[in-house]
Amino acid sequence: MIGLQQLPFIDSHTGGEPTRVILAGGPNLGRGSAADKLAIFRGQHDDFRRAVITEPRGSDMLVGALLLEPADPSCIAGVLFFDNACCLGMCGHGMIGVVATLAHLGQIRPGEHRVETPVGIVTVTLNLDESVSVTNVPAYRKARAVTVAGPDGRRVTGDVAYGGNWFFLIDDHGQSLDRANVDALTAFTWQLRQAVNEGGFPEVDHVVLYGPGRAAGAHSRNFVLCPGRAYDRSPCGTGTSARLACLAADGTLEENARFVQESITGSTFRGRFRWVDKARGIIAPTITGHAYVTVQGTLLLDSHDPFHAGIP
Ligand code: PYC
Repeated sequence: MIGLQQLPFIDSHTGGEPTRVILAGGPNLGRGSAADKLAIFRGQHDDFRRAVITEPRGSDMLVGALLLEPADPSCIAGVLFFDNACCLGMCGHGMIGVVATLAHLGQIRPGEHRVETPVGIVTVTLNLDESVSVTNVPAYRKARAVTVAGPDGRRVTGDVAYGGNWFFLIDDHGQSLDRANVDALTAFTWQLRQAVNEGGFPEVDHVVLYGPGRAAGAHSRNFVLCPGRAYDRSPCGTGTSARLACLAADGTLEENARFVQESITGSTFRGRFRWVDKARGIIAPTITGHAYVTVQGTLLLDSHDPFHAGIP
């Protein structure tokens, strides 16, 4: 496209993790399902993803959310999520950001709504206290106690689970989950991601380390490595969904019991689950958190700007 493309957007953060909602002006992705639209977006519009998310307009930690007309008329919207590296199936903190953004615009009222994503329909509730609950797509554990070689040659064991994205989840890692240690945690989890991918789980693109909770009421604290090597400032909604599936499968968390997950920044999500298919270990997770709108504006993409699609 030649000229100046204008993209109205709203930024928010959910537990410290930013979401950029693109309200209009995105590419024509046809009239199919969100999964069909994702295939077109991924195949033909990667420059749009990079323009919106990467430098100089964005940053590595930003997650984008492109609002779409839903194909399913029971949904209020469709949405595609993407980050500095790729498209995401779902995004928990991002969905909370989308709902807070729609509420900020006066486009939704408190209550339950349905939103289409490429991996399925998600039910969201804008609560009266302005928190948002997301009942995610079904989550499950694919493999228990997968052992890979860690960076120091030490064997590391974790579970592989799905919660809208794919995760390798590790309790016994010997790392200190402190913000001052983020560089080391990033290097450690990046190497574990490569090891688990090579070990038969190429689908895993997020790695989570767990430790004891520190915030009031938190059951657990985590560090989450995202696909583009940034770490999640929030407790990660899809990661918490995958974690709930593992806890449910192990019988260490009861249906509907409250589980509070803390992030490396100290922000928290409340989680709970109900069984969808207990025999097969499939759950419906619900994650609750708060998002706050931070910026409203228009991105300008000048086709003459050598970095209009980001810095290559
Ligand atoms: O909250 O699901 C999430 C998420 C995925 C990547 C960053 N945040």
